[in-house]
Formats: sequence, structure tokens, C-alpha cells
Amino acid sequence: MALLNILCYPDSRLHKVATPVTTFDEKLRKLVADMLETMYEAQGVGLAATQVDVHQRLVVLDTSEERNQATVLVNPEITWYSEERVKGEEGCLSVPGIYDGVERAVAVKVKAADEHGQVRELEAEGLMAVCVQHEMDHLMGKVFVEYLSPLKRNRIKTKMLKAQKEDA
Ligand code: K1U
Ligand code: ZN
Repeated sequence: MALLNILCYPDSRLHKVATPVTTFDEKLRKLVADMLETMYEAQGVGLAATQVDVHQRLVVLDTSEERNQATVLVNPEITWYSEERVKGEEGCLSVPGIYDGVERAVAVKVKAADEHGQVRELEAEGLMAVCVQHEMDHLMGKVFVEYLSPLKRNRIKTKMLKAQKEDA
């Protein structure tokens, strides 16, 4: 397994739209294993392939306390959103150190394949539902800061660019 580089906002590659996975092979399963290792190492609860500069419809998640319930979503599609919505704090591994409120559906149903091509539908609520919606946005090239005001977003952009300059 290997740790992958996570793209940091405002990298333009975070805005690419991912294309469907067409081949369920060992290369895909190695990418899944590497993404899980990267997500756990970064202490995230989710990671989209877009964030590691792979523009395919693939997401890994683990919102369990024990960090032992990995979920792999290949070609995910949200088939149902609850009417009830809630505004909660979100973070993003591509926007380190920034947390802000985003309104999302409280529950969703998502249809997706696993890394072997087996398709199933699962229902998510709470943090997992928020995480699924956040990761699906990544696959569409959208970063959570785009829900914030232009003023906040520009401040975040400036802060990120300054931190990246200092790190270089
Ligand atoms: O996509 C990502 O960058 C991962 C992101 C997922 C996410 C967390 C919380 C709300 C929405 C989406 C993270 O894992 S952020 C960091 C984190 O570990 C975390 C943040 C809030 C609650 C639990 C964990
Ligand atoms: Zn994110």
C-alpha cells in the first residue's frame, strides 16, 4: 500500500468532473487500498478519488468510531434525499484547518458498486449522510467552501495560498 498526495484548495484539479469507472481490476483495488490508507493516515472520515488527482467516480468512507468499517463507493449515485435538512460543521482534507457550516439532507440513499463490481443500495444518516454528499460534490469538482459567501471563500483562498507558500 502507499500514501497518496492530497490536492490542496485552490488547486484547479479539484474542479475536474470525474468519469465513471469501467474496469473492476487489481489496479482499481490497489487504488482503493491506497485511498483508505491515505484517509486513515490523514484522520479523515472520507476521501474522493478527485482529491488524490484521479478523476474517476470512486469514494472511500469510514465514519465509525473504531475506524474499522470502510465503505467503498464506485460510480455512486444518490437515489433519494430526505426532506429534512440540517446545517452542520464540515471540514475537508483538501482545505486543512478550515471548518464551516453547510446545509445538507439529514439522510440519503446511495446506489454504488464495491471494488469488485457488486452493486448495492445503502441508506446513510447523520455524519455518514453528510460525508456521502460532501464526497459526491468532490466527484463533480465542487469543494465545500463553494457553499460559503464569496468573502469567506476568498479569505480561505488567501490563507491557503499563504500557507502553501510558507511550506514550499
Ligand atoms: O472529503 C474530505 O476531505 C474528508 C472530510 C469528510 C467530511 C467530514 C465532515 C463533514 C463532511 C465531510 C473529512 O474527513 S474532514 C476531517 C475530519 O476528520 C472530520 C471532520 C468532522 C467530523 C469528523 C471528522
Ligand atoms: Zn473534502
